[in-house]
Amino acid sequence: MLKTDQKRYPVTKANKDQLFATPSKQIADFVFDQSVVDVFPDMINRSVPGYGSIINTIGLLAQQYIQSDSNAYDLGCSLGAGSLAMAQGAGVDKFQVIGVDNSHAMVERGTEMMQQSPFSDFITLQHGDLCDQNIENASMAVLNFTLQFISPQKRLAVLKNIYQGMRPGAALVLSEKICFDDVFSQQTNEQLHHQFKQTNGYSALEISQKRTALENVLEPETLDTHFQRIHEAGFQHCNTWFQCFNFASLIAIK
Ligand code: GEK
Repeated sequence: MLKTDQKRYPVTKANKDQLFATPSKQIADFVFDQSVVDVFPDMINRSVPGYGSIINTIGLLAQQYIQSDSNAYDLGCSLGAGSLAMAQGAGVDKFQVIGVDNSHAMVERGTEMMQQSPFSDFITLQHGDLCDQNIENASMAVLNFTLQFISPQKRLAVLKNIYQGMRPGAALVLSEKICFDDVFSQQTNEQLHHQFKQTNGYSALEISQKRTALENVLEPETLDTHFQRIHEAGFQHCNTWFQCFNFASLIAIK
């Protein structure tokens, strides 16, 4: 089974996330550019509770769901951690994993990394907008912390597009930062996430500046909203298989 990124790519001075460590007068909206690519494994491991476990579990789910002669999609693939987990976990010989990301820098670095893996024949990373991605003959699709970056008005169309390109019995993994209607739960989980980041070495300044950078870019929704949309898109079954504070992962079956 896939090891977490943290273990696979040891953190050095060059790839440690310090992007928000110095005070800035004007915080620009967050973009997935080269500077983010350089520190991405460290950033996501120290920022998203359970990220390594989620990647490992995507591998386990791939073993269960990837069917022979089918495609598996990793939409918003970044450096391809989910793609690699699917290729590594698949229990069949004939399948293709297609990773899509609209950051050129991510796709370029991710492609180099996939080429160095023993699973390169099974994985293609492509530059593109996941909203326009053609989905066909899919037995598995992964949206691992990417739907949150798509405007809410477009999210139903994204899920419908995935659904129509899936085989019966196919699985969608949807991982998201979530929010809560209940104010107490919202504040408590935000505070716990803050504590998680501090425990992982981020300063209060880094946490606050990153939050500002993501404010207009990442729009979390409640679990109820996600469940309703998944059912509206056509999926028969859906459940939460992971949650830690304000981060959750759902599995939906066609
Ligand atoms: C992982 N799934 O390591 N089309 C394609 N890609 C997009 C779009 C879009 N419209 N919008 C954003 N992205 C990965 C982690 S990171 C999550 C995903 C995070 C891409 C964006 O370029 C970035 O690479 C990714 O979605 C989000 O399992 O950083 O919180």
